Amino acid sequence: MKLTVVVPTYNEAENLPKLVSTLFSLPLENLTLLVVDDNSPDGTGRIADELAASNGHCVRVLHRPGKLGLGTAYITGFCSALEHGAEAVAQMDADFSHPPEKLLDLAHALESCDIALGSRYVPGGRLDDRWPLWRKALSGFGNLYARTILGLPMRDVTGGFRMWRREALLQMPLDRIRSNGYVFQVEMVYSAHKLGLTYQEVPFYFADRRWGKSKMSFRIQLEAALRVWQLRRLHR
Ligand SMILES: Nc1nc2c(ncn2[C@@H]2O[C@H](COP(=O)(O)OP(=O)(O)OP(=O)(O)O)[C@@H](O)[C@H]2O)c(=O)[nH]1
Ligand SMILES: [Mg+2]
Repeated sequence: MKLTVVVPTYNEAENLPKLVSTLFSLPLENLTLLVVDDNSPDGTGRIADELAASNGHCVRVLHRPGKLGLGTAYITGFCSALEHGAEAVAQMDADFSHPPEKLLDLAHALESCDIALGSRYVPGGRLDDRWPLWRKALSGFGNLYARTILGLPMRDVTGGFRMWRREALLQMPLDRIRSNGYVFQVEMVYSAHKLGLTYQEVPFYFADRRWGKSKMSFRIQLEAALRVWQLRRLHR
């Protein structure tokens, strides 16, 4: 199966070379990495170009002029992957929060469903052990909140570690997905649910970023919480 892994990057200069070597050491045939960089001030885009040059056609890079957000980065990457004939498209963060080796489990699950969802909230899945209880509770609450308001059956609707079948992604109304921040993941899964796409959840251990600065803030989380209500109107 031709698999393209889409990784949006903003200031991931330390992580990206490590990610490339880990990804291409996995027993995944026909793997392409597609980096979508937003002109990272730390030079991630240049590093990505160097990695593309030294890895042949297996690494591709899309450059955008500035920080345009996670959602549009993924949409741009998904469309490009489909145009290039990908049969499966995965999405993951560059910061090793999503264990690359779990792509094998996602690929296996995808044999019998439309979307394989990396999940922290099914047996075997877990949040970073180093997180204090309040942070775990906040994450769990955010997820439960979105699931409840939108009536979603999946246990983890906020995660960004997923694999889509080409046919499933082609059905998605990618031009109508409006969330650009963290709610993007929720909007995608909500829209998929409305379409009746099938899914399977694959447990994984979510480790917080080891390198680079965290961009999470209270303001971002509050925005996300309000945005969930809008989704109900947008995708009926
Ligand atoms: N192209 C692009 N990538 C982004 C943008 N914002 C975040 N990213 C990337 O998207 C992925 C997820 O973002 P993170 O910053 O790790 O989000 P997070 O895991 O919720 O927060 P921290 O890890 O605590 O910073 C990472 O690979 C980022 O580099 C953006 O505006 N544009
Ligand atoms: Mg992260």
